[in-house]
Amino acid sequence: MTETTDAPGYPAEFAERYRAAGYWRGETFGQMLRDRAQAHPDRIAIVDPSGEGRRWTYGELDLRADRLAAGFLAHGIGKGDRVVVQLPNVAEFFEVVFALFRIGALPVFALPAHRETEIRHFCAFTEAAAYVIADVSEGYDYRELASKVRAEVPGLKHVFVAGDPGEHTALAAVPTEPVAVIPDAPAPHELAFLQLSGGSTGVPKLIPRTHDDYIYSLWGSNEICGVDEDSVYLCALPAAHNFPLSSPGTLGALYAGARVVLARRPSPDVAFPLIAAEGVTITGLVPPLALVWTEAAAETPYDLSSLQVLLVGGAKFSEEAARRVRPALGCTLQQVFGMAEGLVNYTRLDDPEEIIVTTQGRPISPADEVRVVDDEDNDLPAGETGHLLTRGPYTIRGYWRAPEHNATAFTADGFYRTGDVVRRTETGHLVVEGRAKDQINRGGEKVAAEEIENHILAHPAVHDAAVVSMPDAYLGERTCAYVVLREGAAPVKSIAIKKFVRERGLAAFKVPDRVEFVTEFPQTGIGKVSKKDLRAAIAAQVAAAAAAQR
Ligand code: AMP
Ligand code: DBH
Repeated sequence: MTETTDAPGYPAEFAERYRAAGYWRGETFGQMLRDRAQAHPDRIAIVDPSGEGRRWTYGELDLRADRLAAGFLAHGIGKGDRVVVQLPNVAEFFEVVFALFRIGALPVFALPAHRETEIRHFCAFTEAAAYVIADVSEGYDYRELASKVRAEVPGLKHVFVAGDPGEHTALAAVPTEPVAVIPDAPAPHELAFLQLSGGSTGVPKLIPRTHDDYIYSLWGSNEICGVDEDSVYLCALPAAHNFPLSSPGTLGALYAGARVVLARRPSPDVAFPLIAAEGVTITGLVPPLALVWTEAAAETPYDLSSLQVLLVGGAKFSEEAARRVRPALGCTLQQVFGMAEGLVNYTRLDDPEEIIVTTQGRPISPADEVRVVDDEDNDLPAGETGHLLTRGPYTIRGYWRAPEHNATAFTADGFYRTGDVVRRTETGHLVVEGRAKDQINRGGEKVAAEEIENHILAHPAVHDAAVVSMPDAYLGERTCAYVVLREGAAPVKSIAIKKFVRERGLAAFKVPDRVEFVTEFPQTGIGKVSKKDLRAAIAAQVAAAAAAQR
């Protein structure tokens, strides 16, 4: 095993196999951008319509990354250092991550929705050298967040701000003359960044990805999604998320030499004019947004005819909604079932419509090993529903600095236990039937039950808490927190519990949508909290309320 204490690597025999088969091409992100810039310096790479509007060519992006890389080095940031990057969909996102890729520093991809508790954890746990933010975005001042985090995490040396820096350092002041040779530039088999897991444990886990493995997922996706240098990819979801980053996403588009268009928000009023103006050919959405788009398309004055492919994933897309995509938007639906840990499945563009609307696709690679197993890890035949385990050329062998968790999240022979419950069809396509991991999928935003339970348990009046999913027509699922108050505690309102969680500095999507007070939890045969019964109870309540409304 090529193992470091930080991240379990691919065993040598697998690495050799993946290289020999041509999946790992021996490229790095830094060199990849240089190659594209040399091949076609004047092609547009990034369109950022915010502010005064920016259009960066490949040549300009390459030069900017070089200058910023040199500036980071001059600030003492170097190979292996972690840098938490929390930026909205702005051009600087790409300048920053490619500068970091070039010097071998590791971006840690935070989402704009993350707040103090999450950011503090990412900075402290990764011992980050720097934190990169925007000044103000969507009405939220990230500089204040950075000031708080800096006070609490003394090791965090730098805060770089795209825009007005306030008390921090302006990102625009960092670039210097490019250095002739980057010292100890990263090798293809080395780590490129840390991605976040939606998780099912108390704190979010970090996912170590290498240049070799991630770049394979990019060109593998490009081939399947038809992305080439004439493509125009609209990034409507938060750029740091694994789906719009890599499936095939902005990085796939840049690998292909295509054009990336950034939308500050994914709503039709922002995205549709961009599709019309830029001739967008492909984009990706989570299911609730795909529904909004199909409805809005019927009435829009904007010409959406350039759009060829709409990827939908992150959460299960209902067959009913899937059927509406082609008639409404005039493009091919491509379902994508992926995970930041690795494995990504796509329906193929030429799959029969029935497969496109009823399955979540099949793996990118012939080398992706997919097992569907019962509770005892016995393999199940096609057609039967079980746990999805996977191993392959772009799936991690372990989380970053998490040996204890890795012992259970992976099998002894290196398969990742996805926590998803699936069925494999005779054609090899996967259908997502459910989930075994203790997570709520709020329309693609993942919420780990245990993480939220821990926060609720910190409330002085709370004795116990159990967070479960409840069905929702729009998001698929929302979160419901069942709470048992301490004996003798004064009554607490559900709004107070929500406020308490919000004030602990969590992303808004993690605040429970509903809080139910009970005197005790239903139990399983061996005395554990029966979340199954809690889910059934809240589902029945939701259904009864809906029936009463009709
Ligand atoms: P994460 O590990 O946070 O990257 O989230 C990945 C998880 O999202 C998967 O393991 C699934 O549970 C869920 N997911 C992603 N895409 C789909 C999809 N198309 N259908 C159902 N679930 C999905
Ligand atoms: O939900 C995900 O994490 C996801 C969905 C679609 C993903 O990571 C991906 C495609 O790459």
